[in-house]
Amino acid sequence: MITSAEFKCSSEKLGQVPKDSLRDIAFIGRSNVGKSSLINMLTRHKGLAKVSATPGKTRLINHFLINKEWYLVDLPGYGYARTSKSVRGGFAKIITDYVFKCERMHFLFVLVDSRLEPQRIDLEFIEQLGVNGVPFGIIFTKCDKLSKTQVERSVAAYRKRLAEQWEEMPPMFTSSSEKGAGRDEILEFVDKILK
Ligand SMILES: Nc1nc2c(ncn2[C@@H]2O[C@H](COP(=O)(O)OP(=O)(O)OP(=O)(O)O)[C@@H](O)[C@H]2O)c(=O)[nH]1
Ligand SMILES: [Mg+2]
Repeated sequence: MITSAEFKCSSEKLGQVPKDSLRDIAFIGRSNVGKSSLINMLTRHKGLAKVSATPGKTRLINHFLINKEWYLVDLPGYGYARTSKSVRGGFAKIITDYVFKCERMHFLFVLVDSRLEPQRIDLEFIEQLGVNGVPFGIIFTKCDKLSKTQVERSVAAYRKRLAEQWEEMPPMFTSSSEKGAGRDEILEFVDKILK
């Protein structure tokens, strides 16, 4: 359960993230997939993370202190051309530094748009997570835009695609920030992995 959520800091590089001993649960995905919206939905705190209809809104690593116990982390989106200044292999250095080098990061949720078939950039990113042994799960976003059957089909398509390459499936969650769907399941899971 989330009883308090407060903005802690924005970092433009790894050296600026908090140095305390609390753990990070981070959220990443393509620009505009709904990361910031999901964070606001999970914390029930409208306006905590900045939401925008224009992709590329979140450019920094944003730490939000939850229950004074752990951090929820909003990461910049990947796959947005205009943020590709220091990009290597499609992913900005700020993202790869944090995801692959930051020991604070305890678990990473990769958000994917439930309306789209598996996207190459997401699959590439997920592959790097698997290869590097980064613990992660997948959250399907914007499920309010689909019927229940369509959502099930999207999830099944993802499982099938990942099964071509991996023996183990990551945990998967469906969500709608608009409707608050998926909140209990995701927060219960977070509770479990923080124990
Ligand atoms: N219908 C619907 N729209 C959503 C949902 N989540 C996000 N959106 C919309 O999608 C757009 C992008 O949302 P953001 O939360 O800013 O996405 P982001 O992933 O943080 O984007 P960047 O910070 O630019 O990488 C906004 O117009 C949101 O209102 C959802 O669950 N349902
Ligand atoms: Mg954002």
